[in-house]
Amino acid sequence: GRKKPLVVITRKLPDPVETRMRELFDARLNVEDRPMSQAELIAAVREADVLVPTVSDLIDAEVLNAAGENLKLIANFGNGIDKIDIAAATARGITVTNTPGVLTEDTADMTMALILAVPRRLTDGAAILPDGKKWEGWSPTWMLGRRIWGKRLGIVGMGRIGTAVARRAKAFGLSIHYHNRHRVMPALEDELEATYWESLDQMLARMDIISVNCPSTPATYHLLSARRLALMQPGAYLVNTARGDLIDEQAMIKMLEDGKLAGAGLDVYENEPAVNPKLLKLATKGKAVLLPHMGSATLEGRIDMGEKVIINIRAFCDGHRPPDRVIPTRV
Ligand code: 8YV
Repeated sequence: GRKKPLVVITRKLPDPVETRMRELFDARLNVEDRPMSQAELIAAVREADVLVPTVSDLIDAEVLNAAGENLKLIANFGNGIDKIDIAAATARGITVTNTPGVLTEDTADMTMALILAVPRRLTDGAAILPDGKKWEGWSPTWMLGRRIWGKRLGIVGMGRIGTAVARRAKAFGLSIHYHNRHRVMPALEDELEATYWESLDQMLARMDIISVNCPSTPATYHLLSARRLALMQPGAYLVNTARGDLIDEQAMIKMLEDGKLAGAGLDVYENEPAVNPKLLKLATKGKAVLLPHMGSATLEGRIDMGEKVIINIRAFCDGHRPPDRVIPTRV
């Protein structure tokens, strides 16, 4: 038959995915589970027919300019393609695909977990018993958080994940508000009893909790700027499971330190995996719950993501339009 495509996968993937990749492709797997250096990425794109990167690989113009003639597809293992220079890829005739859909529910679960965890002081509380000395017994005024039920949740970005968060939040008694480039279908608004805010500024000023669920693109960089963060109600909470650079992190930290924001639940950071030490300090004071980018981290989800990657590669190599092609004009 036809020669199998050389597929370079930058990170270790769950075993079932790697097994399938080996069966189908001339798969070059990364046995050491660490991000590739830029030099390694450049070596990879020189040779590969298909590159499978993750969020931990920066596929910028420099890397793409080194690509060999063979490289025609970048099949991202993940939904966010913010680390890939789409314009540079497109200019070289390289197709880019991602893995939408399969990580929606898992990411929405983790978002909901943070929405609950910060106001209800879940991590503060969970630290008490393991540290046996601190629990002196129950008191009516001890470990008081803030009620979730009846509060207003503002979702920034009502796509797949935002919608899945809204469904969960509605079941927890939050009222649903959202800002999005486009208003969603009336049937969905009815189902969620959601209020659309054309003005992000106005929504921010009226919410108890804000959840950021939009993609990171040049247009959404610091969407929650210092100016916009300052519009938020005193005592509001902020949750981000999307991308760190959607929020001006410095400004957010300052507001948390000054008590202008009550707390933040974060899964993503501007310079991850480096986390601003000021955030770590805020976490020890119950002002932040910090997760290490694990929104989609379920075994099932990662296997589904791998299958999505495989479907895209196979469709592309068979001469079809891959189902999850990233449309350059939309980013
Ligand atoms: C992964 C994600 O952690 O898909 C995304 O955009 O952030 C997560 O699912 C990662 O991106 C995989 O590359």
